Amino acid sequence: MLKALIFDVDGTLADTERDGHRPAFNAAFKEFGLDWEWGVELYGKLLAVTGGKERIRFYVEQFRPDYEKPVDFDDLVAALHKAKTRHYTHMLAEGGIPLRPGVKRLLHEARAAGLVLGVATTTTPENVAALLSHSLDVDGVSWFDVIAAGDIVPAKKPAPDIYVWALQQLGLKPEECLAFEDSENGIRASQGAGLRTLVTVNDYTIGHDFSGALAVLSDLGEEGTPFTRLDRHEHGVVSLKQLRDWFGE
Ligand code: XBP
Ligand code: MG
Repeated sequence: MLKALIFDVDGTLADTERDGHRPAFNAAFKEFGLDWEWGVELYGKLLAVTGGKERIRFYVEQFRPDYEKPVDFDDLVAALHKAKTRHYTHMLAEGGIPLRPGVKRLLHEARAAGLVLGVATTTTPENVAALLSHSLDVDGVSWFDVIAAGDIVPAKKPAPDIYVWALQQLGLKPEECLAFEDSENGIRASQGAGLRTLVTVNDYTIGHDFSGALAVLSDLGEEGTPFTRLDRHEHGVVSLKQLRDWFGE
């Protein structure tokens, strides 16, 4: 029986990467006097690595062979990431990033039906709180029984650890939960933890491998603006009834 819905955040609840995290990283680099500038296309490549601190290190290794790391490079990465989180949460506080189509509608329906809600993400907890409180509801954080985020587990997605941790906190089995993801790293994590997964793609992830997904959709759909199912040619609105159907309940 379906008891819980567990959501990824970035790319799934909201399109946060291109116009949220990316400019926040760039603002932090500028603040620290670095000439690093992550363009839209480059950022797509950097998304191969989840986690902001991990992504900065990956960039330096792969794209800045010229850069001489200072002895305190780890501290610099931590400070840069802290500044990036400040820029990003300010952006959200200004109402910068709306939730994706159908997200709010489905969350309302699931709550009303008594389903448990959870979050499993690699992003920093402050970022999740900022998005939920500014783009969902002032008390948006309290809608969720678990918010599994950031460094709470050392191995980030595609490792399944963040989902395993969320399930432990909820006291639920993977067979009782449905995950929502937007990326290949995400679905590898959710499936690795044994969760059936529904995918809503975005511009950065449309070409990813989503083998084994319950369905691959453009978005969750709203009345009048239905989703397009990409793994078959179908359109609709993701309701709880539709979810239970795909879940195989
Ligand atoms: C999200 C991420 C995060 C964000 C940046 O991946 O990879 O790193 O891009 O957030 P997913 P932080 O949607 O698969 O969870 O800088 O706070 O890490
Ligand atoms: Mg994601």
